[in-house]
Parts: sequence; C-alpha cells; structure tokens
Amino acid sequence: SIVSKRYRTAYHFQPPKNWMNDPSGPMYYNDIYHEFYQYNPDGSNSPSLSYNIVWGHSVSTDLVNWIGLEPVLVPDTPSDICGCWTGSATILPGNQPAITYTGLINMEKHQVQNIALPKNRSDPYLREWTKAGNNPVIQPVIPGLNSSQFRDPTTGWIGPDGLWRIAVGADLNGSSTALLYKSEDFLNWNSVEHPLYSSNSFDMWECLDFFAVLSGSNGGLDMSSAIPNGAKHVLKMGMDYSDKYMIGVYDLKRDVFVPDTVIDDYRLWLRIDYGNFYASKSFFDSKQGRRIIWAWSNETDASSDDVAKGWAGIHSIPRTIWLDSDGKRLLQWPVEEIESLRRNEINHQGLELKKGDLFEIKGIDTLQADVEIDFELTSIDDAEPFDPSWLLDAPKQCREADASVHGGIGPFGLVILASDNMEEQTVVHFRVYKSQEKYMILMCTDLRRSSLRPGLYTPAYGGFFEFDLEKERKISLRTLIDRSAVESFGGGGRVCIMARVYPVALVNDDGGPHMFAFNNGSATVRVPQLRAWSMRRAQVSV
Ligand code: DQQ
Repeated sequence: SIVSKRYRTAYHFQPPKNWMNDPSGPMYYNDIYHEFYQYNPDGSNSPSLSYNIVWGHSVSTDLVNWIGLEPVLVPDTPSDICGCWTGSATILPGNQPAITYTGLINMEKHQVQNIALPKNRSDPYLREWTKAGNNPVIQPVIPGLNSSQFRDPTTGWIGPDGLWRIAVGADLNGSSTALLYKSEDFLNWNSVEHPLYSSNSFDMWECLDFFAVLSGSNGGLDMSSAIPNGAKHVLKMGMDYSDKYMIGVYDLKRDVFVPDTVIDDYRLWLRIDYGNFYASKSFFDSKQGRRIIWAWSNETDASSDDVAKGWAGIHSIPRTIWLDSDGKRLLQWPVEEIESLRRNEINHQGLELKKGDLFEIKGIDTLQADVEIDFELTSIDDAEPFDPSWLLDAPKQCREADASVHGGIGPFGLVILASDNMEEQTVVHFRVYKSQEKYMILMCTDLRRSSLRPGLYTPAYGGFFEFDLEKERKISLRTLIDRSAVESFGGGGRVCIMARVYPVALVNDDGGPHMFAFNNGSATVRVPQLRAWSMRRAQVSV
C-alpha cells in the first residue's frame, strides 16, 4: 500500500516484512556482520504475549546493506516450544560462535536459558544453527526467583579464574538482579552464589548488556579477551520502556559490578537514548576495533496501521559507543559506513540566527537526509537558571519550554518534516541553562505537532547533558531523517534521541516537507557550519 511505502525506512534496518522487536546476538564473524532479531513470521503485529516468536537473521559486510535470510531459531524443542526470546552471541576460542537465548517452555511463560551453535562454520552466512543437546542449560531453580521473569542472557566474558560468565536478568525476591552463571565449556553452567549486581529499584531488568570501555579512547574492547587494567565497565538494563546504564568497575576479587555512583531514584539514571529506543544490544567489532550498539524502535501508530503497512519495528542506526573522557557518560555516533549513503551535499557557512529567525535548508531530499549543524553561542550571559528537579522529568521541561517559548539561550535547533503551512512539524532543539559552576543543556525532540493524523503516540522526548561552555561554545546536532524515523545526536553524542513520526504531508506528497534551522532565544546563535545530504536508499533485507 501507499502508506506502507511512504513510511517504510530507506536505510534503517527492517526485515522484508512483518513484526520485529529486539536485536538479538549481534556479532562480527569471518568478515560478516550478523543481525538477529525477535521476529513474528506470521504477521505485522506482536505475536500474542510474544508466544512463538523466532530469531530472524540478516547479514551484511558494511552495516548498511543487508541480506535477509531464513530464521535461525524457531520454537521446536521442549526448551523453547513457546518462543525463542532475546539473547546474545559470544565468539569462543577457536573462532567458535555461540548463541545464548531464552526459551519459553509453556504458556505460563516459564523461562529457561539455552545455547545454539552454527551447524556448519564454513557456511559464510551461518544460515543454520543447532540447539545444544543439553538445553536448557540454565533453569530457574534459585529460591526466590520468579520463573516468568528470568531472561535475556548476555554475551559471555572470561573471569579471573579463566571460567566463562554470563549474566541473566531476573526478578529475585522482588529486586531486579543480574544473576551470574559460570562455565568451563560454555555448555554446562553453574549459578554463582552472589549476583553481578542487584537493585531494589525495579522488579526486573530486561536485555542486560555488560561490557568494558576504555577511559580516554573511543576504541572498543572484546569481552572474550583479557580486559586491560584501568578499563571501566558498563551495566545496561531495559526498564520502564527505556535503556538505562551505570558506569563502574568490575571488581575481579569479589566478581561483582560496582557502580561509580549509586543513585536511588532510577529516573535519574543515565539513558543510552532518551527517545523510542529499547532492548539495545552491543557487540565488539573486531574489524574496526570498536563497540557497536543498536536497538529496537517500535511503531507509534496504531496496530491496525501496522496491519495495513505489513511491517512494524525498525532498528536504530548502528552506533559506535565509547566512554567520554571525563568517565561520566557514554557517547554515541552513527557508524561511519552510513556516510556512504550521502549524496548532494549542501554546505552553509557563517549563518547568523537572531531571535525568531528561520532559515530554510533546501536542495536535499528532506525525507531521507543526514544533517550536521553546529550552533555557536555568541554570549552565555543570557542563560536562565537551572532547576535540578527538572532532571526527574526532562520531557516535561521540553513540553513547557517548547520551541515556541522564547528563552535566554535557545530554543534553537531544527524544524523538520514541516508541511507548507507549518501545521505539521517535528522539532529537535536545545536550550541552555546555568547551574552553579556549569551549564546544563536540554535537548528535545518534540513530536506533538509531527502529524495531523489521529491515534498516534506523539510525545516530547528530552534529556539533559552537562557542557563546559567556558571551554567550548559550539553545540553540535546531527539528525538522520528516514521517512518515519528521526534519529538525533546532540553535543557530539552526549544525548541521543530516536523517534518515530508519521506526517501526512509526507503521504500527500505536496512538494516534500520543509526543513529549517531556527533560533527562538534572545541571544543570537551563529552557525559556523551546516552540512546536509540526501540519503540514498540502502539495500535492506534484500
Ligand atoms: N522482548 C523479548 C524478551 C525481552 C523483551 C521477547 C524486551 O526476551 O525481555 O520478544 O523487549
């Protein structure tokens, strides 16, 4: 249908059709990137309660163009008969890939952990996988463990005793717990007495990810190798519809994760992305020596729309992820391969945006675009005071201080996917606040006017980041627009916001939507550089 085509992303990953959710077990193996995903072979809605979900499979040599293959894991054994849920991949010594995944064994959602290995390692695409004969390798037998809240095993890593470890998210006596399991051969697993980490802030964490990061470098680390001294560790957890994380150290003596700071209120925890982005999974890319992360971004139209479209769910652009030099936050940036889709570069230099200015960005395909823009503050004296209570609810601040509300410094940013009369528009913007010794930047993606269609979920998303404006006066924004996807990176990847939009103007094709840079703050903002490109269609899932 026309709707299916207009909203279907041109370079964000999707299977050829049907429902997709979590990325599962991404890996780089023998020159090929593998993307597995939770997939409904029967249609474009989530299978009822996720029963019978399978592992879809696509492969790529460049993380941009993907070949769609047959599912690798389908519910066909007693240890996964009601569904093959999310998991991870690990490359074992001897170049042996292994998948760890959750199996649903009955309609009561009883969960166990399983292993699968490639049937034939000389098949470059690893098209077929064999489930381990001793599945399930882990059962929910610990006292106090809720067997329907026990899932999503991580990638394995080697502990100080040379044994493999994985973590599994669980509800243990009402606390969200990263349970720890050990193995010598990756097939036989024993539970460790103590968890890797536990918190009573929430009942259960989904899709845990545990990985090491270097301080002061954007290089990635391989969890299957020895981790260098001085590395930090990150524990990522899915909770409350968002992916949050803690930075800390992996205490080898006690075999536990120790966060640098423990914050009781989970609303204050850092997020991988402040928008529609869940169940993210990272992996070490041994080709480029980087860590890559991506996630599921679900549709925010009605499920009847998804039936009409014949597809639902995309994955974010693969992002390089690393630790900021101050060690306090993760930074992310789209993998450079995505730049191969750029064409028709337009370039503006030395623009000046005074209060109320709207500068139209023309000459590119505004439906499929990559925009990089630097906003330089001419003065920071006008910054309004920051109220720390806003950190509890940045979206509220985005709603109250929206793009139309004049501020001291900002709002400034991009208006995209705007109809001729501006009735429809999506706004990505910043506002600068002064707090004690530092500056706090609010970044928002406001979808409230993104479409005239009824029945859509159109929130304002937002997040704060600290920025040293005394040292650096430029705040950068990169936005990837891909029909129904708007993925933005603020302040060099300090705050990322993934969003889904369904403008009508896009469907009506009334000359293509408009794109502007704007400033609505009293202080003038300079744009030393604005570059934008049309983005070609990638070969996704052919
Ligand atoms: N989706 C999977 C679960 C996971 C959840 C089922 C997160 O394994 O916890 O499709 O989106």
